[in-house]
Amino acid sequence: MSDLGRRDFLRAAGRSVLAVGAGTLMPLRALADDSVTLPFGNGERRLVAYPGKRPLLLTTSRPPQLETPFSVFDEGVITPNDAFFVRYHLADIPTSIDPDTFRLDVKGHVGTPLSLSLSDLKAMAPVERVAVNQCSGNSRGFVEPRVAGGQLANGAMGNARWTGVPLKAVLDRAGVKAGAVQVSFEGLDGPVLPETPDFAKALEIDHARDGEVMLAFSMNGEDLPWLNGYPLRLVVPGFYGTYWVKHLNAITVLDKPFEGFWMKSAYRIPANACACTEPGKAPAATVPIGRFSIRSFVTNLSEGAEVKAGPTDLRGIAFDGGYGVTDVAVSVDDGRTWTEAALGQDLGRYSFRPWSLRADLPTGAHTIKVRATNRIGQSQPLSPLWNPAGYMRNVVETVRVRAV
Ligand SMILES: Nc1nc2c(c(=O)[nH]1)N[C@H]1C(S)=C(S)[C@@H](COP(=O)(O)O)O[C@H]1N2
Ligand SMILES: [Mo]
Repeated sequence: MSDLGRRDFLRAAGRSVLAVGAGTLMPLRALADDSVTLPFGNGERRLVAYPGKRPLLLTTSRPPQLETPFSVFDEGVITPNDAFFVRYHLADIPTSIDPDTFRLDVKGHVGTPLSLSLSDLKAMAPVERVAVNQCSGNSRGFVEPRVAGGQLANGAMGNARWTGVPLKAVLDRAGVKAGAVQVSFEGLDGPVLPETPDFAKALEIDHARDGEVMLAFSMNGEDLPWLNGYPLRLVVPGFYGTYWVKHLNAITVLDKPFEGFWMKSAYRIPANACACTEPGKAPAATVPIGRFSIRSFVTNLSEGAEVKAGPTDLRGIAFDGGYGVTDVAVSVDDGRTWTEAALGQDLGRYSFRPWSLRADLPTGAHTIKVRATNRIGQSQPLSPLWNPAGYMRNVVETVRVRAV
C-alpha cells in the first residue's frame, strides 16, 4: 500500500471507513526479520501489519489470513481489535464500502422484503454481548497425522464485546412466513474465479430466531475493523467462526434447506459424539459443524519457559460453546494430581473466562496441564481426537517449564 493509501485508511478509520486504500489490501509493514516459528513442521511465519492491525502471524496473503500471537491472550480477557485474527476464503474482498449507501437486504420467504441502511439498524434497540469467535481449524497445525488446511497454532480465536441488533428483531420486521426452515447469509466478498462457489452460510430457522444471534456493527466499542467484516457481520455466539459472515449484505429466509457448497460440502464434521474418526479414516456420515468444543489454555507461561522456583502464579483462559465453564483444574505433575483454579471475571457464558492458580514449583522440570469442564459436564480429552479436516481440536494443553 502506498503512503497515500495508508493515510486514507488511517484518516477513514478515525471516522467511518470508506476505503482501505489504493485498490487492494496490502500489508503496511513486513520486516524480513520479523518472523516466528510455530512449534510444528513448516511453522515459519512472518509477522505482518495489515491496515488496522498490529503485526500478526501471516498464514496466507491472498486472501489475507492472520493469526493472533498467543501472548496477546495473556494481556486481558478481551482481544484488542488490532490483534484479532483474520480469516477469509475468497480473495476478492471489498476494499471500499460507503457506509451511507450500504444496504442489508432481507429477502426470501418473508412478508416484507427489507433493504436496511446502517442507520436503520442503529435506530433499532441495540444489544451487546461478549463472545468468542474461533475458527473451526484453530490449532490445526498441531494435528497428527497432519491434515490439509490453514496450519494454525492457537491464535485463530478471539474474544470481543459485540454491539448490534438481534437477528430475530430484523427477521420479525420482515415477517418470516410459515414454512421457513433456514436462513442463509452472504457478504460482500466474492471469488476471483466465477467457478468458485461464493461464501454463504445458513442457520436453522429456530437458531436464527433465538434472540442471541446478532447483526453486529461494533466490536469493543468501535466500528468493526475492516478485516473483521466492516460494516456489519453476523455473530453466532458459541458457534464456530465459519457462521460469523463478514461484510454481511444479504439475508435470505428459505423454505427448504440451503444447498450451498460451504454448508453441503465444507465445514462438516463426523456425525458422532466425539466428532472424530480413527486417524487417517474418513467418517461414514457428516453433519455441519456447530458449537465450540470446550477448551482451556495457560497464557502466562509458554513451552520451555524458565521460572523462579517456589510459589508461581499460573493464569489462563477457558471457554466453551455457551453452556458456561464451571471449573478449571490444573496439574503441575503431568496429570497425576489436579487442583481447582480460581475463576475470574464472568463476562457471560460465551466469553473467555479467566482462571488463576498459585502453584508450588520446586527446582526442576514441571509438566503443567489445564482442563476445563462446563455446566453440562463436557470436558477436554487427555489425548487428541482426530478428524480429516482438523476441526474442533480441544485436547488438554500441556506446557513444560523448568524452575530454577
Ligand atoms: N464474508 C465472509 N465472512 C466470513 C468468512 C469469509 O470467508 N467471508 N470466513 C468465516 C470464517 S471460516 C471465520 S473463522 C470467521 C473469522 O472471522 P474474523 O476474520 O473476523 O476473525 O469469519 C467467517 N466469516
Ligand atoms: Mo474458519
